[in-house]
Amino acid sequence: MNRILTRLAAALVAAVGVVGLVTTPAQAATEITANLEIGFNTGVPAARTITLSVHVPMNEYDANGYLIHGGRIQVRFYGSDPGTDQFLHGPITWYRGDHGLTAGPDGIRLEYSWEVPQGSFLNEDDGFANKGDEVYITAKFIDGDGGTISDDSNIEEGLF
Ligand SMILES: [Ca+2]
Ligand SMILES: [Ca+2]
Repeated sequence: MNRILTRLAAALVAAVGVVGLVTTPAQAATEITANLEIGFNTGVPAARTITLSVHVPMNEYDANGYLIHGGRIQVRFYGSDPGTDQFLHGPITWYRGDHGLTAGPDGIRLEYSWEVPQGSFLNEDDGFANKGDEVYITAKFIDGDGGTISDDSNIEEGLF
């Protein structure tokens, strides 16, 4: 009898110990959406504005837990072409505390914008007959153990 009680007590301690790891995410991240917006700043000198929006839905508790444990968002740019898409730029990685990366009530979000000059890496097609550019991003959410989910964004078209 005493032995069984001792075992039960040990099991209880073990269970409490697991619950005590308060920052371990309870739910696996399964969903990610990526959006790319490329705008035109017609000032002098002209520029292109890049805006990335990446969302990994989950509750706020899990969002903080993932970021505390090394979760991050990583972005690469590609040019859409017939055949193989050309790698253009990256990877750029945002960790907890980096500007633009937040954990909130609807999950982990990256909202990040910057400007590049005309004719930057976004100018993926510059041929005589084909000057139009088609650019998208692949965004990955990588958790602290290396588990990865990813999404390709919309394609932005223009003369970048
Ligand atoms: Ca192209
Ligand atoms: Ca071009």
